[in-house]
Amino acid sequence: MFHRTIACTALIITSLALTLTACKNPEIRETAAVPMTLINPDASAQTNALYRNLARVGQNHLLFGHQNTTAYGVSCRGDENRSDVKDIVGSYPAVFGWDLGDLERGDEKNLDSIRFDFVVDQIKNTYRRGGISTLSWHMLNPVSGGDSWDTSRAVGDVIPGGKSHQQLKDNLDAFIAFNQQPTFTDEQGQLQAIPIIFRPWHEHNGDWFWWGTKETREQDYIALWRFTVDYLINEHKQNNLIFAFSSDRGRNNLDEPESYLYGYPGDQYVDIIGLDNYWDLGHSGNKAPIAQRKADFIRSLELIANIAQKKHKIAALSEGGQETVPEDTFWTDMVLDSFASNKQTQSIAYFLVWRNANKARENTDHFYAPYSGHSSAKNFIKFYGSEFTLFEDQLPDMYH
Ligand code: BMA
Repeated sequence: MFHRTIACTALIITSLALTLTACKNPEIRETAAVPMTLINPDASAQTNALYRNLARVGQNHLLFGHQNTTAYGVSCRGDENRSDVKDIVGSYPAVFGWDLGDLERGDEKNLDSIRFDFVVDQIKNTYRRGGISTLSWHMLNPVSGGDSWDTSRAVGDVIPGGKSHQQLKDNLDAFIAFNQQPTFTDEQGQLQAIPIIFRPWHEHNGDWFWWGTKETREQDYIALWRFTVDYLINEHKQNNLIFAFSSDRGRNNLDEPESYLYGYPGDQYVDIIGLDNYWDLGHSGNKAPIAQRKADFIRSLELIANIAQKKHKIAALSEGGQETVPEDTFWTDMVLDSFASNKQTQSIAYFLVWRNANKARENTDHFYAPYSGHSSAKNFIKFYGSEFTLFEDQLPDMYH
């Protein structure tokens, strides 16, 4: 009886503690009825927690993400703990994106001159503060040695049975060596790999990457994806990974939702239904008037939300934005309004905008988040202040 009372009290205290940690931000409460599960049955506790929390929190909030945010900005470079986003709103984005391109060549820096040891440190710091990290990979063409945009035939040669299959394995081994570096010590004193949203082979329905449609048969792309997942999870027990599939909106037909599923490797191989959307947000090739682009943007969000809902997975706008953000009220009128427009669009977990190239180093206007003094910066503060958006300092505990 006594033991039962103690056990019961302990249970109440534990669930109270869990409720409290889950509700650091009291506005954020459980809404998803059935828990979603990762494709990897052996995923670590923290990785499962991140997925569960993303599903829950993302149901009615939008987490904001930015690529390379602490590496450099339009006018800053190498300043510690600085980011164009943080300069404006005082918080880092909730999601940090990094790219692994050139890791496979054994380089110390990625294709955008960011040191890989810096990326490891950033993933650790982000985790410590409660933020989320995602990795993409502009991998060199494993057959020709050219860059990702060298579309000469490669996929058919690197999948199992292909003459360059070993090269793919070597590249994935380089990733595994990297993936083992960002670690933390858990409550039991065990060293654990930090959960990461891994988004390989992105925009495969376009024809600009070697894994894209130009020289790749759909079934070979699927074999590439499946091999990647099997190799990392089954053979090499990378239990910190959440796999994001990301189709490119420019090549999706909104009237044919199935077009999204081109190259889809199956529900056992994907955790996140992602979409890369530059097209509707202000792509130079899209001449549609702004109202039409917004309507299409909302439809593109509904498209992935519906697919994710059917498959019982999380939807995300895995990459995108409006280059140089020429529309001053873009953040509230285009982004916030669209994501908040209905139950489906609201369920999308995060939106990661692409990088802010450093003007001095690259001499180009290639940026997707505003910077201090930019014409959309004021509007971005409003966007940050909305209850619907979450930046890093507004996140509940995502890892328990
Ligand atoms: C592209 C551009 C390139 C960059 C690459 C990888 O979209 O931003 O300048 O090298 O992504 O980050």
